[in-house]
Amino acid sequence: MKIERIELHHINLPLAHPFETSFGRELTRPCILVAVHASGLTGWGECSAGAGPWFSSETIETAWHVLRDFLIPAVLGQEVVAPTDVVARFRRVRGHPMARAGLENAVWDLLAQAQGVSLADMLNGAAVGRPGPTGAAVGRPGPTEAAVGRPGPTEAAVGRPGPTRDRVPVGVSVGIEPALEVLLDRVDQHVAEGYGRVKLKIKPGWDVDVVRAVRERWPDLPLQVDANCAYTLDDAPVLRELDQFDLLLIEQPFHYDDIVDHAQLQPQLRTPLCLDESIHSPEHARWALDIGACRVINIKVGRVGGLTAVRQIHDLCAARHVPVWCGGMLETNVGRATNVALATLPNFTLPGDISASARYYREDIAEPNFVLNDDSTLSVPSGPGRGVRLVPERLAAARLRHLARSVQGGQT
Ligand code: OSB
Ligand code: MG
Repeated sequence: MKIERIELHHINLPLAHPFETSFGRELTRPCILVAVHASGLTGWGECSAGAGPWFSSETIETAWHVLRDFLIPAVLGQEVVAPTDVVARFRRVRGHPMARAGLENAVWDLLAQAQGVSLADMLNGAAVGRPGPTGAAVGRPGPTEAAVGRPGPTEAAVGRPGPTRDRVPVGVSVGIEPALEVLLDRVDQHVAEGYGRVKLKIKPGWDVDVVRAVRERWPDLPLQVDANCAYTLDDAPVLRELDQFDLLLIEQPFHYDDIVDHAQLQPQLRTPLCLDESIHSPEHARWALDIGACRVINIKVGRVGGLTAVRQIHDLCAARHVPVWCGGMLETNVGRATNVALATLPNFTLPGDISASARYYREDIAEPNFVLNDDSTLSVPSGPGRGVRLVPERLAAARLRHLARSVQGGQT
């Protein structure tokens, strides 16, 4: 199909509860929504870049610039049969994975709708695209996908096709709170809501004692921690103390680009290390695994540059028996729908940071909301595409800026 029109919506939504990590406290969540129009259909994608360069170097402004000036011109007016067509057109762009993912994911939604399949089914290999080496893309690695770690026959054989899961296991990520009592109340609340796995944000001074208190109150709760890069190798003794709490994993203690120091730490721990910030692409995933920097990978679609890269990392990890799970960036229901869909891939064996919609926003810009099932899962939408629809009045109310580009040259 020919891409006729692309829109960007810069929105801002108040969070239901402030979210604090080792890099800062957020009260609202801005993001860019990307709409791609073709043949009477509209695909939506969410760009997870934040207000400032805190989680990653990308921001709303850098993503807006790269989308407007490079990514939109690369695909507008072009014929697109498979998502890999978009990936190929973005190949000249270095970095800016969140910007790329926002647009590529909108095209996945568009193509899934055009083929009458759910985004989850499409990711799991429902027939799509032209046959032959390139279009085999979905379901089987074609030339582009094969580029990652050069999968041989064994690696290529992982996972697809098969029946798509209709529920994905999820947990909740609990931010840093002003006091331990407040945190314990938050965890209480989330456990009562039915979350079967909790992640605690940690930083120096808010770590061993906090984890001990939570572990004492909930001896059997599946628990993990996320440091968002707040430590250095000198802190290895503190991190080793966390080994006693039977954590599922310790996420990204060191520098946002590091794999070398993590590889030093991993052999000193029983607990698996998990990388988040350091994995920007399928290549980074392979390098990290090759040097033993982690035993688990957190996959965020924005951080790795789109759903094609998600599948490459997923397949690489599956072939090496390394579990993956879906990270979150406080997405709206648009991004949450992407996360739920990608978490149906078979090697997403750990619960994702994909909580119910109500945990993030009082009123989302898309419907229906995701609701927690009593087995700590979210249900996977089964209709065509991503399975949520934008509510125009809410989108308009949350919008700060809008841009439209069409093949006829119309601009706003
Ligand atoms: O490191 O996983 C992280 C939110 C913003 C930036 C970084 C992270 C997070 C989360 C939130 O942990 C997870 C979620 O969306 O539920
Ligand atoms: Mg993280």
